[in-house]
Amino acid sequence: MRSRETEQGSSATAGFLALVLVILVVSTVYIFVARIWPMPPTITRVGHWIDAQYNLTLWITGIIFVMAQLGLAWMVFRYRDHGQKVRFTRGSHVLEIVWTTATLVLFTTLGAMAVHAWAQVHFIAPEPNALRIDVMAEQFTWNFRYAGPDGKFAPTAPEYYNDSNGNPFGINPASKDQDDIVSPILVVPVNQEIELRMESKDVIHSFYVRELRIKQDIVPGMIIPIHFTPLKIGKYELMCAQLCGMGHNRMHSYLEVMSEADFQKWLKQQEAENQQ
Ligand SMILES: [Cu+2]
Repeated sequence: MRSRETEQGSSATAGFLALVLVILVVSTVYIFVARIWPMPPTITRVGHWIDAQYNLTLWITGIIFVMAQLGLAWMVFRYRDHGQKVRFTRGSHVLEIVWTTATLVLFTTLGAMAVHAWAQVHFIAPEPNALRIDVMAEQFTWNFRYAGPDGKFAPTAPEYYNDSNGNPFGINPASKDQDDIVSPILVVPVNQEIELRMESKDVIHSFYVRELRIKQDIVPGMIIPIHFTPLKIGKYELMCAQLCGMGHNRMHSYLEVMSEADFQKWLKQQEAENQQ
């Protein structure tokens, strides 16, 4: 006790901070290791590349995270105040250069490795036989448009936007082409490349389907294309991943992947409804 009084230092703050850091590391690692919030399995080939890239990045950054935080905890505790004299240090230029360069090399390499998957979705054009579907996002709903039996998309203009009339895309009512199909859910055939051309009427929305591993902002005034090939039949949640207003939580739809036969049946149904 006597030495404490003369040194006038306290380990309590340092000890507490070090403990908090260790708890932070352990709980973070636990969340990932126990797979508490796992992603649902992907349904595209590109999705597997993205998962592989994600896992690699997570492993590397995870190991660095654990080492850095435990190192910090150790330093905080090791150099705690026990009454010693304060020493001034300017740090080390060599170390600064080494770890800045290491970070730069690491992240540039990881980025370069991901270019392939990114380019498949964003830079490389879809195959000519891809099925084109137009997407119109608006507060707070999704609309999907198919060309209809004639295989052509009818001309549209903003002045014809009319949600209450079932014309969210603004198809020109004077046009002869009135066979486009408009659906609130995205229905697609399996094993077929799909090209989405996405537009927004009002604010920035974001197209997100976890199983596709695609999250793409939709910006008013732009037509943003993406493409993917679903490989598994099923019904998948489609949500808006951009806080787009008070009703954002309601901006929700489905991606339904069907067999080619079921898809054709669905199209026929929609066409019949169109004619009524
Ligand atoms: Cu939205």
